[in-house]
Formats: sequence, structure tokens, C-alpha cells
Amino acid sequence: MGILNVTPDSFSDGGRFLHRDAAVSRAIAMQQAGAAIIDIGGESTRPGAQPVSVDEEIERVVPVIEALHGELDIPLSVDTSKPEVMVEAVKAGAGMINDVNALRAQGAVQVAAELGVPLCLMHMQGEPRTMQQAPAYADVVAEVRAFLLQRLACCREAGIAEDTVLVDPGFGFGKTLEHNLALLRNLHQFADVGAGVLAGISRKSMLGALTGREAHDRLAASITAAALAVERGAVMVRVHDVAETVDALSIVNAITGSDR
Ligand code: 9MG
Repeated sequence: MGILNVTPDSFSDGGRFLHRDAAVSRAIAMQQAGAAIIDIGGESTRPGAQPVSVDEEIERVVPVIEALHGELDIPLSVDTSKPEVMVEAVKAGAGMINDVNALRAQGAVQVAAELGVPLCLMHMQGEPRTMQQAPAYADVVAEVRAFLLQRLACCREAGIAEDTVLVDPGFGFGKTLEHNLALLRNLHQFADVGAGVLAGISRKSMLGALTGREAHDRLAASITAAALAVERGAVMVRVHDVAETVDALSIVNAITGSDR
């Protein structure tokens, strides 16, 4: 899953892809580099980020989705937690919803069920503005796993087919470095939740904490983390550097015998 941020403040490519044509070129390049899906987001979810209005988010993502729909051979995902944005994005051509809030917004489960597109449900403790202030768990792996099982049950009750849902432990979303490492180390424990696992670690601050490098300089760390996540059962990784990650995963898959 290639990341396409259409926000002025995204943490590692802030503003560069704000303009529609640049976003379209970037998405085409990610498809050529081997992305299976492009995830388009109009509201930054980095730690400390301020929320944007529904209208502003729609204005950012819908023109890009419209421009890319029909232009690309691969599906588009919309990275949003707002039901109104989900509706407009799917109308414009998005074929998946990636919700870092796991459909906890009022009405989001019902809207997702009506839209009938595949989903990614992510775990987050708190909200982006404050989530890194004092994240705390007794057992991070058990708690994140229980949360995802509860959200899957909620989807099932709403009539959403579980085989259309991915789950995501939410690296960096209300987690310390130790929490993130425990989740990656134990990612195989999510294999039996009843949904495929997506992992998003690309350029995140946990990699900066381990390497001392700035976001733009975390390529090797990001690829290593993606490879370890797939080796531990992730079926999809959300990344900035598609070509390099595709190369790395071809090695992982050759070694593990997987064709994922
Ligand atoms: C939007 N977004 C930012 N980081 C993410 C992650 O780790 N997973 C998913 N699913 N979405 C993310």
C-alpha cells in the first residue's frame, strides 16, 4: 500500500503532494513501482496533528481520487475516520476505507456497511493530538488484539463480511517505543484474529528512535521493519518507498515460500 498524503503538514513529505497534479504523478509512480493499492489521506494523523473539518478533508481528497480513478489499474483507499468523507470518497472512486479510528466515529460502522467496500481497522489509544503524551498498557499485545477483535465483532454485527476487513495494530498511535517493539516482535499473535494484518511502520518515529535518523532518512529502517512485519504474517504494509519495499518483500517471500 503506497502512501499518498494530500495534507499540507504530513510528517515526512509535508506539502509536496498538496497539488492535484503532483499527487497524480506520485500515485502513478507508486503503481509503476509495484504498489497494490494507493492510500489517499487528507488529514494528518501524525502525533500532535490538529483535526481538519469535513469540508476541508473532502476538498483535499475527492479531486485527487477523481483524477486517479480510471487512470490507475490498482484500487484506491481513502484514509479517513469521517463517515461523510467515506461517502464522498467512495462516490469519487475509492474502493477501500482505511480508518485509523476503526469506525468508532458516530455512524461510521453503518456507513461502511452500506458502502460495502473493504476496510482497514486500526488500533489507536487516544487521539492524534494527544496520543503520545502518556500511552500506557498492562499488556500492549493482548489489549490491542482484544480491541481489534471487538471492532471485528462490531463489523460482523453490522453485516460486514470479515473477509473484506484488515486489522492493524497501529504502530506509533498511542504507543511508546517499547510498545511498538512488543507489537512488531509479537505480530504473529494477530494471525488468528479472523482478518488479515496490515502494518504501517514506514519512516515512523520508532525507527528514528532506534537509528537517530530524520524521517526522510529512514529508508533502510523502514524496509527492514516492513520485511520483519511480513515475515511475521502481515499481508499488507503501508509504505512511502514502494519500489524498495517491493524488492525487499520479494526476498522475504522467496525465503518463506509465500506468494503474498
Ligand atoms: C493513515 N495511517 C498512518 N499510519 C498508519 C498505519 O500505521 N496504519 C494505517 N492503517 N493507517 C495509517
